[in-house]
Amino acid sequence: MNKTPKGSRLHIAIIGKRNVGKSAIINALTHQDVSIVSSHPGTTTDPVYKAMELHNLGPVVFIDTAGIDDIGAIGSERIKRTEKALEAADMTLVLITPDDEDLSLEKEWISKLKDKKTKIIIAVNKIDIAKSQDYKNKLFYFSKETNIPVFFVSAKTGEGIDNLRDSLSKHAPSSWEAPCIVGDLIEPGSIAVLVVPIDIEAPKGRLILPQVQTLRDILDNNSVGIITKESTLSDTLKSLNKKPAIVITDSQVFETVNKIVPKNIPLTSFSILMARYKGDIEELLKGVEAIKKLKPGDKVLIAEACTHHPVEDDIGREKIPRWLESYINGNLDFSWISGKDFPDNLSEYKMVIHCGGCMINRKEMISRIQKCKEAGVPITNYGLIIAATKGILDRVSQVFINSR
Ligand SMILES: Nc1nc2c(ncn2[C@@H]2O[C@H](COP(=O)(O)OP(=O)(O)OP(=O)(O)O)[C@@H](O)[C@H]2O)c(=O)[nH]1
Ligand SMILES: [Mg+2]
Repeated sequence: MNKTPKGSRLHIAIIGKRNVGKSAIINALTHQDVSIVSSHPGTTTDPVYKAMELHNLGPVVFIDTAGIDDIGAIGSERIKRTEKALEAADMTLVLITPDDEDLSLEKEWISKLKDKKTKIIIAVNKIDIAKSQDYKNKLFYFSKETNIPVFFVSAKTGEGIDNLRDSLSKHAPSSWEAPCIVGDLIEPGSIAVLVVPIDIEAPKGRLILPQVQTLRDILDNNSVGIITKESTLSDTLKSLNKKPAIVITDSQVFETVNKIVPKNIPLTSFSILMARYKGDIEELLKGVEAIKKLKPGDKVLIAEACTHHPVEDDIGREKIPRWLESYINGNLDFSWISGKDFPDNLSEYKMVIHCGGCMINRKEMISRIQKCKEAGVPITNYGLIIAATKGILDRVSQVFINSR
């Protein structure tokens, strides 16, 4: 089983009317029985995420969705969920059937998708039961009109499936692959020191994803990673006969680490590195400035991408609110959301503070940042807000300012 984290995989969503064969296409593309197929319209209800290894493309996540023509109150709720799921889609396959005369709904969705900047591909499924061959001309025209490539397939007989799979990899957006985490900030052969406190929030027996990914990125770039706790950091630094190129710390021990690390060694945090890797560091750096204007009673949204069980003195639930209130010297009105439910209406918030986003992909993080930008609400992340409340934002953001 491939262990590429879900957040680093190309996300391909499949949308279309009920019963067009969306689930069957996923099964055909992957040669596996991953989605339930049935002749009953409305089989797929909530979006279904399937991590797969795809020939030529490597690790991907397929997102199977409910029909875009689903009806009734539950139907419209399902459509909303599909829309939310599309926020994470790097590519979207719009599936239609050969004899469908009315493609106005598909056109509406395509125009919405174009705004979301997801790469779009059209596939015509069930060509094995087309009433006539007329559909080809009609769809070539549709493809020209919308400027989107179209492919003809049958999930049942397998016709055109290999070609569609190859085309997915050919048309995959080049931008989905995230940049380096830290490798581009330091020279090959240089030393990066990682500071990882083993506190109550640390999971038993393992490191967390951003720490593992940072270590791997250091190795990919032929640098050297040394990992230590904050209590042993001072001795670690003394034991090195070469100045480290960077120190990367968990934001929660920023203050301690800031005092230990000499000023001539660049210092940053995992969550700040993740902010750049996952999203738009410039926008998040701009967003953090909003704390200077926060007043007692202002509404602040804290967004977590995963649905972990909050622990005692949880970073998002307790520490950040406490540090922020002490920074502004007054009480704030906090709300929290977790998982996929990023709100549509953000206008009531004075600022949004997002976690590092290790459980979501770059596309979803960027669309959350975009949503805030459109609503005129500043967004920043845990690492930057902690640095700002501890008065060391300038120091930890210097690394990026130098690299521009
Ligand atoms: N003849 C033929 N039947 C197909 C093809 N692809 C799917 N089907 C059939 O069409 C029906 C619907 O397939 P699904 O994959 O469940 O369709 P869906 O779009 O996921 O449907 P919902 O989840 O209900 O929205 C099933 O009976 C499939 O066996 C195809 O290429 N040819
Ligand atoms: Mg289905």
